[in-house]
Amino acid sequence: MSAVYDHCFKTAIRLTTEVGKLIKTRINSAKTIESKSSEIDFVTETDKEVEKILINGLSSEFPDHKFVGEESTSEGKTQKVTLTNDPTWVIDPVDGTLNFVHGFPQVCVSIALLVDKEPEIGIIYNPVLEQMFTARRGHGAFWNDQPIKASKTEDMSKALVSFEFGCSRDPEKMQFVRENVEILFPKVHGLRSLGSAALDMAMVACGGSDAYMESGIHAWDMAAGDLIIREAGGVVMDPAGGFSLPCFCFITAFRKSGPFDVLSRRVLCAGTEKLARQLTKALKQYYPPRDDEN
Ligand code: LIP
Repeated sequence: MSAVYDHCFKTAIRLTTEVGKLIKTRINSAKTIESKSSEIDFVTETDKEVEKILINGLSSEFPDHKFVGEESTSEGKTQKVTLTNDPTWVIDPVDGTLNFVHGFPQVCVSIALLVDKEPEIGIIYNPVLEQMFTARRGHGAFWNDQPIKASKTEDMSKALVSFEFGCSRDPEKMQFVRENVEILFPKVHGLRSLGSAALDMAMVACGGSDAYMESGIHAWDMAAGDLIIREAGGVVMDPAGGFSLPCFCFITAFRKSGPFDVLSRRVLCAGTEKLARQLTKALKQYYPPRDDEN
């Protein structure tokens, strides 16, 4: 199986690098912008083009593989995601689209290969800052080919935490964001918001931040980051609790009973379980409709 995943990994890296050039060239140009779920949930022609290049490139190498792509999902009549046990590429062509629209350089391509609903490959690539984060299950996590480790911080009072405001204008969601900022702000070293869930997760994986949480994102925002963080020794869990251990061979058994669920639209990740547990106790919860619901 390893040779098959080698081929998958190399192909995904080649395509990610190729579309990265397009994103980098266009970040400071005028864009054609459309809105999706809210007036600030944007999609540009580049998001759509990048997703097409990735899906065409991967499906020509792996004709039996399935795809869950941000833009193909939102272009369909329903936003419902169907995830089977088949090898499935979960793709966010431009994570941080609002940043991309403004020319703020925190943008990335996020790609994960899930097999039996478990991540085998995770790639997060910021082409503007030339940051390539990668992981393969059981092989560790890397930033531009250098091994990375999540932080060892165990206490909220010493943690740099990233937290997103999101692009929903739903009053309940906005209230949840306000309350959590009020809770966290006086208790942590600092709060950060990169505007890209995948890059927030990459920062937890490399120890640049100690934790990140968000509710209201989608499978394509967090599938790659989930693996990269766990391979870097961090924990990924549902914001209300439950966790997935770093990748040992028996991980599948834990993940099946573990509450982190890539379709739940909710994630909390941290360098250590102790910090993650503290955060789950402190934070308010928000439960958006799942990705596999209408
Ligand atoms: C974005 C996420 C970000 C979240 C936004 C949005 P997009 O993804 O990465 O963390 O706060 O609501 O979902 O739309 O740029 O791919």
